[in-house]
Amino acid sequence: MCEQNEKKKVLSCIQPSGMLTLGNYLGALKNWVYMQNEFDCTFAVADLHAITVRQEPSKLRSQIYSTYALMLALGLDPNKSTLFIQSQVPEHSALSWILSCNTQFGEMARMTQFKDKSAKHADNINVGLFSYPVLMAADILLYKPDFVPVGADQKQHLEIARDIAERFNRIYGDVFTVPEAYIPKTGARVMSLQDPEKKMSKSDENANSWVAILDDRDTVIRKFKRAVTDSGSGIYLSDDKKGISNLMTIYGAVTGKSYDEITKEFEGKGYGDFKLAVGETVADELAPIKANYDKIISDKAELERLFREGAEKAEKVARKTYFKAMKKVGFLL
Ligand code: ATP
Ligand code: LTN
Repeated sequence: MCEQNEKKKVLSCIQPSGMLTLGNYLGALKNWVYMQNEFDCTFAVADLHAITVRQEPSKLRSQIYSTYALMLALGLDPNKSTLFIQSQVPEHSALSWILSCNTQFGEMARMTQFKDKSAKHADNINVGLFSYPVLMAADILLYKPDFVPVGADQKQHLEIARDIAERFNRIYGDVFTVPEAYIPKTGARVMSLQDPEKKMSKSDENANSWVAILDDRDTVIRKFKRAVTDSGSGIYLSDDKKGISNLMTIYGAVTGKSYDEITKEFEGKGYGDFKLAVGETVADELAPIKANYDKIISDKAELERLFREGAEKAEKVARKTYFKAMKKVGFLL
């Protein structure tokens, strides 16, 4: 048949839970853009996942719009890939229920993200937060992807999705494809600019610790100038130079240069020069994305047309898998 059908399938999602950061960009989104030419891709805004922590409805609404607009601004193309909003395809919640009844309490209780997030949100340890990986498994399994690109922190959730798929297929017969994780080597983990022991996270209270994809040029450069480094000198990768190593990772992920090349390029230069160079390089990379974003977000009608069309396209695929799963467990169609 046509070439499109021979491409391997890819699926991933991102939560609309705040300002997306350089970590989200280098660890996840930038790779999505590369992947869309080689694979048959489906990407979604995981808004159902976002309400596992308390969200203010009006803020959530605008973050869903802005996350979808940002996906377009980065270069994801609705003519090449399926781009949609998770809650607009009800099969995600529906399959999640069937899968929940085939997932053990003990499997969920082991998840490190649940342990971390329930410690962080001790006043709202809801059942959704606990069963979040089952919903993620439903997101994935509905589209039968071969690969799921995620940051290293999502590996455990992906393994559970594979376990759930294998078990379901064993008990009820073949329905799901068992997917592989696709974890990028470079830029897989971007650390905080203020504490290079911690991952860069949009929920960090110290705004100097993260760079938002939509930060303006001056802000990006200022945050890099203030980045925490050790008191030594020399630009090379080392365990006692976690701050410099993180800046090298960022610089390498943006420019494609290796660590050795970066060390050579900055031979004889001080930390100040290096921080400025990284700041300017990142600012140059982000500027066109922000310009695209500003245009896209100002046309709400077009944005709505695109995400509705994306949801219709996604649902056609999702419904088939969901109906198959329904039949297998004994439900009537
Ligand atoms: P939070 O800061 O609220 O914990 P988050 O920034 O980790 O959220 P997610 O929506 O959970 O964001 O992650 C979206 C994607 O970005 C995931 O694939 C995740 O692995 C990746 N990612 C997030 N932070 C980083 C980081 N610092 N470095 C590399 N990848 C990251
Ligand atoms: N849990 C992920 C987001 C996410 C996802 C998915 C990623 C939801 N559903 C399906 C890959 C596949 C996160 O928080 N980064």
